[in-house]
Amino acid sequence: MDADLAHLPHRRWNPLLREWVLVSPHRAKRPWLGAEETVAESRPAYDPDCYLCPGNQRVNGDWNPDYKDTYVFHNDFSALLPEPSHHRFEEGLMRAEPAAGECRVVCFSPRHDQTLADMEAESIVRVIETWQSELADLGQRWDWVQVFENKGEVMGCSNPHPHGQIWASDFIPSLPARELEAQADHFHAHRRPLLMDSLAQELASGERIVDQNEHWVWLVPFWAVWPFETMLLPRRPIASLLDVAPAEVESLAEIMKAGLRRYDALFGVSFPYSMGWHGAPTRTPAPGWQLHAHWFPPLLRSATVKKFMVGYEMLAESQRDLTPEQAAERLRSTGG
Ligand code: H2U
Ligand code: ZN
Repeated sequence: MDADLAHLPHRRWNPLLREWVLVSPHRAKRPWLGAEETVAESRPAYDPDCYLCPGNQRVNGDWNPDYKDTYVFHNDFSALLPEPSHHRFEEGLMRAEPAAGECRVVCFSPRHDQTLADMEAESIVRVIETWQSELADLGQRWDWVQVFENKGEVMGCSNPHPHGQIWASDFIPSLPARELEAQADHFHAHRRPLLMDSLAQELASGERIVDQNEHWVWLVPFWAVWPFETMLLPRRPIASLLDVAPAEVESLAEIMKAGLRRYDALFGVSFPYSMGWHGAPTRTPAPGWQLHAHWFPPLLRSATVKKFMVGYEMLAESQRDLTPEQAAERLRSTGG
């Protein structure tokens, strides 16, 4: 790679979202003050006050069953409701559209004290299979199925019990809509998926690869915004989680476990993040769409020092100091 990119301010292009990120590597040359503090967290395997633990009562009065691996329920405070409002509003520049959908909560494990990183690979397999079956079900009725996990208080997660969410909607939300357009345009121009071309480049360079196995590659994208932002994608063209074969599910569970342990080891803390899957829309043609997961962790220098997306970022453009190459190197050298 051009050596200047490691030293001088520059902007990098994100071809998936079609936007720039400002990179200021000279600022990251400050000595690393990463207090590798270990925040002792101890939680019981079962918490009688947790609304996600097996056998407990939720806020709406329903009781969770005595589940053994994963458990899915309708979000009692769903952001989307199945019945569209049948109301369109347009008055000059003010425009509103009806929105319908379904929201579900996915408990990853009956164990209150475990995170995906702590779980055995075979339990992570169950989580992936649950994502697949929910997607198969919701995808029959909705246009976009967003599988995601918000982890950690700093990410606004309300409960440490390992869980994620699924929001399905009768529209393709703004960010996936931009990815859809970018991937389709690239495919029409080059007859190859954008992210397959990007992956080939990343593998050839190797600088930003964090981990890889037979089927999957975990990397810091060239255009990453968050300090330790990563992307996980299959080596072969796969449009949807539904097309991930059983052997690939197993190797996905393994690379996820290793990657999440790297994250935890980085600052000696259960690493907070928002992550989610971007698979092809369920009912809209999506030429060249490549399945991928994004991880957006907020931490910058330690368990407590987070990157703030404020000021310049809010008003002008995303910006980072640590280069994606440095982030990948730190993640690689941190034991998985
Ligand atoms: P987060 O902490 O990631 O936001 O997930 C918790 C979700 O669980 C949240 O969306 C739902 C909230 O609406 N919830 C229930 O569905 N039932 C409950 O009894 C409490 C919380
Ligand atoms: Zn719990």
